[in-house]
Amino acid sequence: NVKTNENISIIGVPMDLGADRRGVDMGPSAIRYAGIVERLESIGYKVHDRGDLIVRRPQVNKTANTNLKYLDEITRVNLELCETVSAEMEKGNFPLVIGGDHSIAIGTIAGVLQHRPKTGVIWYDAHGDMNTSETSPSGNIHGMSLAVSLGYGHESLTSIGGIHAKLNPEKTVLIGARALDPGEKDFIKNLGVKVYTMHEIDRLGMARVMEETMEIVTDGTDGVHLSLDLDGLDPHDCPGVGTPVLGGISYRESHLAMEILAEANVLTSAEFVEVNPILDQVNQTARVAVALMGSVFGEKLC
Ligand code: 4U7
Ligand code: MN
Ligand code: MN
Ligand code: MN
Repeated sequence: NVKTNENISIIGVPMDLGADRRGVDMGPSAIRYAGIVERLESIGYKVHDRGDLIVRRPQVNKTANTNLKYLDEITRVNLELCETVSAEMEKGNFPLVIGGDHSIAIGTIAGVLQHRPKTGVIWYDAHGDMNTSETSPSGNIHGMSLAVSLGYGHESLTSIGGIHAKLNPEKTVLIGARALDPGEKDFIKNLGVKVYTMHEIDRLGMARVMEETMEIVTDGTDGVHLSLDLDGLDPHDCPGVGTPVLGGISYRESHLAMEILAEANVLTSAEFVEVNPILDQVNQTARVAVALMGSVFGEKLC
């Protein structure tokens, strides 16, 4: 469980190949510039910044004409990320991964599952990220990462961390969805992933959505992972994302969600992804990411 004075290890992954668009590779720098280390230290944590993993930029994309763009390099980086996350947890440190595009969730979650095989997941996102190469309209792997972590997709990716290290769909909750592809809707129905779309957030309110979510992800699990895509928030609050979708979760609702998560004291790993400084307004999206980290790690307003 997250407690003050615990050790947090920051792992940067400047990956943009999964989005097939430049900019999001600068996300880790932008989040550091927004003061992540100072913010977490001020709450009382010991923070270890492990720096960035190396992401190569292939001059020739061998998989350009396939529906799995940059598969080789994305696989290589996620294998390394899995090892890195697992090693930090082995030392008793809380892994906090900063991206980079959402394809890096594959490695983060595979690493987490080495230590907490029954981890429940909160996937905070406008999108489902539950395409496979068969259903993906883009071939971009950042739209496939949750499917991979559930065990569906190309074997190079699903085998990372071991074929049995996979999430339980019934312990996986998607919050903020408003841009699901047809194949993803079928996938969700078939697997029984719990989804709170913007409709449910508007109807029930974020407090109730999070209370229900906490019940799902804590009951019968041995850890809780937060995978937060900044495009889950409204583009007015987070303009610096590659695939913005109108009508998103507000900054205030997001703080409330993080505070409820902090109060439950169950979080065991987290990642903040898809910050794209090129598209941002004076680093606002990275600053939102750091502010939300403040709340989820227990910062109090009063
Ligand atoms: B993100 C998309 F088609 N669904 O698969 C796809 F709309 O990590 C977008 O949530 C995926 O930002 C977005 O390419 C991935 C598209
Ligand atoms: Mn995503
Ligand atoms: Mn998204
Ligand atoms: Mn995106």
